[in-house]
Amino acid sequence: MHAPTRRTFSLAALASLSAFSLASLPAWAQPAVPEAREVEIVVDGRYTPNVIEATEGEVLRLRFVRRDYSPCSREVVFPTFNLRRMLPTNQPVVVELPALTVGEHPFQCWMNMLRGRIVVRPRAAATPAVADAGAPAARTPATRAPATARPRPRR
Ligand SMILES: [Cu+2]
Repeated sequence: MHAPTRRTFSLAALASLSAFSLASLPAWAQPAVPEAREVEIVVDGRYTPNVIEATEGEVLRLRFVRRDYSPCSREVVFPTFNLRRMLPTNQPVVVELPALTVGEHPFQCWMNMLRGRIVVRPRAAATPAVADAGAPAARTPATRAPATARPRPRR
């Protein structure tokens, strides 16, 4: 006599029943895709603004609008990104920068006379980890020194 065929549910089939696509996840659960922030910089004998504050990992699109005709401002240089762009007068040029690292990223005219900079702060979420990096690990109560100091009686 044949042994009865065992019917087993396939785990894969079960999984496919309850499977849901990544696209159905709420926005907060989606993988973080850096969204570019556009900042307009007017070039007219100087860069306005000449200091741009940003957050670590942020992607900036700098929209240079050159108003002057001075040869000085015809090209902008980003030394830390090894990047330079010609800026025709009255013809906006968008420079998209790679995700920013903490620190200062200068930009300047090709002669290094006009100057500006991007100041990048660390992300807020990363701050506690950095602050705790030097602190001693006191996770488990067992590793703590016993409390020997007793409250003093008041006189
Ligand atoms: Cu210059």
